[in-house]
This record gives sequence, structure tokens and C-alpha cells, in this order.
Amino acid sequence: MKNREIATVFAQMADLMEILGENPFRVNSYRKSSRTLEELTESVEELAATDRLMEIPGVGKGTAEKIREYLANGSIAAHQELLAKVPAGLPGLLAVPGLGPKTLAKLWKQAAVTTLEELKTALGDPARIQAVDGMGPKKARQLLDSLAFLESGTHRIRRDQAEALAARLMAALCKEPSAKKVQAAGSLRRGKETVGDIDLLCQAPPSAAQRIIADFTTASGVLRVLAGGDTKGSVLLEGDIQADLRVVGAKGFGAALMYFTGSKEHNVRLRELAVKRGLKLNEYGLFRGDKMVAGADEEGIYKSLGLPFVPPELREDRGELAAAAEGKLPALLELADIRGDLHMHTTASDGTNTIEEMVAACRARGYAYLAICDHSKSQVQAHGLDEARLARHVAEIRRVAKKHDDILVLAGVEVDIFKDGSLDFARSVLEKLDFVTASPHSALGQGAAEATARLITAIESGCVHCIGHPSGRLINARPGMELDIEAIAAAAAGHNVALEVNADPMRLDLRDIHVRAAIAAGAKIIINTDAHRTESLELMRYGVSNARRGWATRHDVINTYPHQKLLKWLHDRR
Ligand code: DGT
Ligand code: CA
Ligand code: CA
Ligand code: ZN
Repeated sequence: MKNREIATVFAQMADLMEILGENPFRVNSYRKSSRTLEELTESVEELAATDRLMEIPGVGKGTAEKIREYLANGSIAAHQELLAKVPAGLPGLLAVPGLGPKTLAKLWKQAAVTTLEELKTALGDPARIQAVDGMGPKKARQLLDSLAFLESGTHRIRRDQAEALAARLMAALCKEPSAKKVQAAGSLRRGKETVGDIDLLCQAPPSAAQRIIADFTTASGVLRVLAGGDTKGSVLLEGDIQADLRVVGAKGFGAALMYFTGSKEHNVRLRELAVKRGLKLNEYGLFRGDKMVAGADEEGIYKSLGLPFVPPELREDRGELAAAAEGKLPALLELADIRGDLHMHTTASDGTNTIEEMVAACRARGYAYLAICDHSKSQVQAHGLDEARLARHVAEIRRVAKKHDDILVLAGVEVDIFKDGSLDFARSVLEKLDFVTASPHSALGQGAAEATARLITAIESGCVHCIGHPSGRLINARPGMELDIEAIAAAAAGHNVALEVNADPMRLDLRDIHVRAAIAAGAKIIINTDAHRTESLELMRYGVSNARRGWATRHDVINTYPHQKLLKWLHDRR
């Protein structure tokens, strides 16, 4: 429902009218409508469709009209007119705690403040502050503190959450026909597990730039406009995440994309390389003197620096440029290399779909195999299987498996690893299964030494094929166990046990740098979704990009193996 979106627009209209010194009665009426919409439980779409908008308390004819206008056009003309009357960056300044529309209006009119930067400068200049009605050193100090708080208060959101927010903005920009390309840059493009802010780039002719910036600053999900210019804009999104957009022409698009993809450290190294070749690299292009050598695409820039294209996931200044210079960049794993998923749940434990449904969904993805791995008995809250139920479940999996000759259905289990490394099922039980993943689910506060010993004990048991979500972390929610990844990977390599990259964007466990360490120690990995419903099989791509950030090639990943090779691996390690 669009209630909140419209409430946000009304609130901003009230702020703008107050800044512009309009009738306080009208200001209040917009503010009231905004609050009413915010608290309304029925959707405005529904109310509009049944012609009941005026039944909303405080909503009169004019307001109802504007709601209908928003539902029809996605914007309100009166709102756009108000926005046009103030500098683009001004409304965004209201994000500074303690800075209301009245004070802001004075700072704008009496001290020419229109951006965060100017606000900061003005607040630090006693002479300018003196000139503003009602402002004194104390108020200036408070606002400077708020600004510092705002700037330090950076929090990072999960990559999947950032992706969803970015997708909405990108869809808004794509509507503009002269937008030739709309692309994510920054940490989002590099596939980092969390994102500090969203960076977007749009390729378009300069004549369209302002329209595109306007589409961006008025897109759905935008709470406030932080800055708006001729070629760039910044907004604050729901969830207090910032998004930055640059509009760039075709000639320098690659250079801008490279610059804003980062990482900053990778860029620093690249610029050093350029200097060594007598070139200059910046966000506009690669130059020899005044002459542009490359800039339209990233490939051309890397090439002019004597390098192959470096995939964004590797651009972290972790040795990728040295490897590139020596022609030793890994041929990174691709999503298309994945031939199966070896960790998923069904209604037998805490999943929502049946064995048949999971198999059908895996076939639809074109997989050659899958393993059903439901929980073991100590996972009581997840309805974990005891020996008797497991035996019946395995019989059922095998019955379903027989019906399909185009996909291999393995009967597996996700057996709990207790805190001392022992397993929730006896060897005699585990030996009857085709595939065993062993995972830690409890006592995740263990120290590194204990946790490492715990996992190594499980690896050495000779009963398991894979260690599931080895650290047990949940991004932004639970740190999980600290692991000595070298020691664990060495044990895994020695016993031919794989380590899981759990693809759930809440987990991404092993994390990127641990994937790299595990591979370097000779361990194999398996990328699994741990799907609890058919839709979650889709999360595989997050696991793949996380593994790419760990320099994984398809040779490092067991579930890229063709069916026969997988069977051989399963067999060899028993
Ligand atoms: P984040 O947002 O914290 O998840 O990480 P990034 O990498 O997206 O960082 P962000 O948004 O501050 O900047 C996006 C890219 O822009 C960054 O990866 C490289 C480039 N960039 C930004 N500021 C600078 C800078 O001061 N120097 C250089 N060389 N590059 C910068
Ligand atoms: Ca960023
Ligand atoms: Ca940024
Ligand atoms: Zn699990």
C-alpha cells in the first residue's frame, strides 16, 4: 500500500511550505494528513477505489484530490512546485537532528546555507551565525554536534536489503528513455556482504541529466533529498540508508564506473600504476597529458594499463593487481557452473515444502542433483528428526528419487555438531545416508580454540561430507564463532571434507576471506542455499558472489561437478 509514501510526500510539503513561510494553518493541515495516513490501517488504494478517501479523518476535498493524483501519476504537482522553489539540497538538511523548518529557513535566507557543507561552514563561523535571527553560539554548537552524529552514525545493511532498495531506484531511472545504462557501483557491485551506502551510475546525455536526477530524488522509497545538482544527487532512503547517483556521458562512463566501484584502495593502486606509465587516471578517464587514452569502458582502461579486466568482486587490494599483471587472476566461478544444491529442508523438519516440491523446483533450475538435509533430533524447535523418523524420511526420499531419472536426489541430513564436536547421530545411522552435512547450531559463543577443535573433531569423525555454516554467524545479528580457518581448512583438506558457503544473505558463512584461506589450504567448498522453501533456492547467487570474493574457481567447488564426478567424490570419501 502507498499510505507511507504519500504520508512522506505530505510531510515534506508541510516542511517546504513552512520553510517558504506559507500559511501556518495549511502547513498544519498537511502535517496532520501525513500523520493520519501514516497510522491508517486500510490502504489508500482501496479507499480511493471505493470512493471513501473523504472518510479518512481530516481529509477534505483538496487532500483527497492530491491522494488520487499521487495514485495516478506517482507524484503530486503541488509538491513538485514547492520543491522547485527551494535549492535542491535544502530539504535534506532537515535530517540534521534539532534543525527544523523555521531555523532552516533563516539559515538559508540570512546565511545562504543550502547544503550540508555550507551548513557546517556557517555554523563554524561566529560572524555568520550572529547575523541569523535567534541563532547563538549555543544553538550553533548543538547543531554541529548533531551534524557530527549524523556523519558518524553510519550503519551498514545486508547486501540483499541494499539490492532491493537499489532495484526500486534503478527501476525509476530506467523509465527515462535517454538513460542508456543504469548500473550499481560501490560495495554493492563488488558483492560485499554489507553495504554502507548505495552508489548508482546512469549513462545519459547531459541534456537529460536534470530530469534523471529529479526521477531519482522523487523515486518511491526516498525519505529525504540530501543533495541534488546538475549531474549528481543524494537521497536518504527508508531504513536510513543513503543512495548516491551520478549521471555521466558515454565517453567517460567506464572511468566513472571504475572510480565509483572502488574499492578506494584498489583505485589508489590503479592510479599508481597509471603514473608509472606516464598516464593519469581519474573519474573522468585515463589521460596522457590532455589526451584521453581510455574511459568509455573499464576493459579499455585496464587494457591501457597493461592488465586484463579485474572482476569487481576482486577489487579489494588483496593482491588482485599483482595477479592480473602476471596473468594469474583466477577464472572465477560463475552461477551457471552450479549444478546442484546440497542443503535444503522440507516439511519433515522446519521447511515449508515437501520433498516432491523441492525436487521439482531444483529441476526447474536445471540442476543435475540435490540433497535433502533436514535437521537432526536435538534441533527440537526445528522439529528435528530422531532415528525412527529419519529412517522413514530417507525411505520417502528414495521413493521420490526413483520417480526421477533426470535428476539425482540424495538422501541426506544436517546433523548437529555438539559443543565438544560429537554428532547428534551415531556413525551407524549416518552411514546409511548418501550425504551428511554437519553444522553447529548451539554454543556459538565458544572461543576460537574451542570452536576450532569442535569443527576439527567433526571433520575427523569420518562420518560427514561437509561442514554447514561453519561459524554460525548471522550478519548484523549474531557474530558467530571465531574460527582458525587455516587449521580447519587443513583438516578438511586432509579428510576430504568440504566446507560450506551458506548462500543465505543473512549467513554468507564461510565469509569471503575465509573462502580464500580455505581454498589456499587445499579445501573444497560446497555452496548451498539451506533453503527452507522453494523460493530460497534462488539465493544461490549470493553464495556464488561471496565465493567469487574468495577467489573461488569452479574447480574449488564440489557442486559444480557433473553428476558422475559427484558420485565418485561421495564414494571416495567413505
Ligand atoms: P560502502 O558504501 O561503505 O559499503 O563502501 P563503498 O566502497 O561503496 O564506498 P563509498 O560509497 O564511500 O564510495 C564508493 C566508491 O567511490 C569507492 O569504493 C571508491 C570511490 N571513492 C569514494 N571516495 C573516494 C576517495 O576519497 N578516493 C578515492 N580514490 N575513491 C573514492
Ligand atoms: Ca557505497
Ligand atoms: Ca557513496
Ligand atoms: Zn543449519
